[in-house]
Amino acid sequence: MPVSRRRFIQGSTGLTAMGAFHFLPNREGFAMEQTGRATQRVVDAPLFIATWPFGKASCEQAVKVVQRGGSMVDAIEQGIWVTEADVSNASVGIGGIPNADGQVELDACIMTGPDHNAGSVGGLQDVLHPISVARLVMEKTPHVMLVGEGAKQFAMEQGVSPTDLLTADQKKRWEAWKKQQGAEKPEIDEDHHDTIAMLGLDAQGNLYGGCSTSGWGYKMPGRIGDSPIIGSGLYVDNQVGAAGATGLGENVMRHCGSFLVVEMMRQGATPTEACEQAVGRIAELDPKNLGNLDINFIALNKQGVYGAAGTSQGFKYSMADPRQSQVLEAKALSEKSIGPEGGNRK
Ligand code: SD4
Repeated sequence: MPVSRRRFIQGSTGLTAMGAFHFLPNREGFAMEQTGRATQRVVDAPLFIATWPFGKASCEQAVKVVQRGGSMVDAIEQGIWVTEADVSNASVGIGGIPNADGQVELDACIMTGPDHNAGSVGGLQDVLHPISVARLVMEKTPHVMLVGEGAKQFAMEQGVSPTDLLTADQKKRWEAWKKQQGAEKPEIDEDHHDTIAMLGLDAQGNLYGGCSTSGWGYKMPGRIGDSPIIGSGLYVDNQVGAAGATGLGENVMRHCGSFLVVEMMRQGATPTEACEQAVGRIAELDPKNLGNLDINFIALNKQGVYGAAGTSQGFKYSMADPRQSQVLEAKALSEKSIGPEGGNRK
């Protein structure tokens, strides 16, 4: 089986992969290749993108999984394992910030383009890899989403061993937060969120995605965010593209954010434009100011073009393919960049 294949997307003169290649820098979320006088866009598959700089290690792992003969679903799952197992990441998996009662509750989902299938878990406790339980829900049950005790019971029945997710450090921080609770409301800010959403494209042009988080730090017990909600934290449409979200889930899930990004791509927007337009549309409808929304999207289309945009200054995302991996700056939107009334006016 070919483990990594180059997909030629727009051959302007019908040139083939056999020519002499000169690679131009990757500036726009895809590689440009100069072959004689023609420039064509190429995609090295498998290609993965993910939210935040820590997503780079997950994307690199996902590429390796496919190169070693794994499936794209294995790649999404095992790529996300890297972030879930990282105790220094305070918003995914072990080491995640607990809820107001000091319990770590995890949300995750996975989606596969070719069969438009999905699996999801919400408010899952004591499981190191919620992405794997989301996959099991997709593959072993007739359902899409399991939450709370039922999700945990299912995980245990499937042979998952329980793991204590609350690290000593997070326990100390939670105790300190508890003491001064009331003085300060729990917030999602730079220190309180780091969800991983990951999207992948294989050499056949099929799309996949996954998402995993411990959500809003010190959230109310039972609160579920956008991340495990298909269409909000993640959406994959194998005809068009895929999108994922990070940020304040309440502001994503009231607008079906990732679905909206994919729909913008369906209407012809590039991935970056689609993310911008979705944020603009949300800002137009939402009573909150654009500056208070705290929402960020990544997107990847079926042609292998990718991009990101959001309201957080300094929101970064990662990519990896068999040739390279890098952290990229997302487009940061302000009231000015999308117009005085919000919306996607140019
Ligand atoms: C949530 N969207 O639970 C997640 C948090 C997040 O980066 O993305 N943080 O609301």
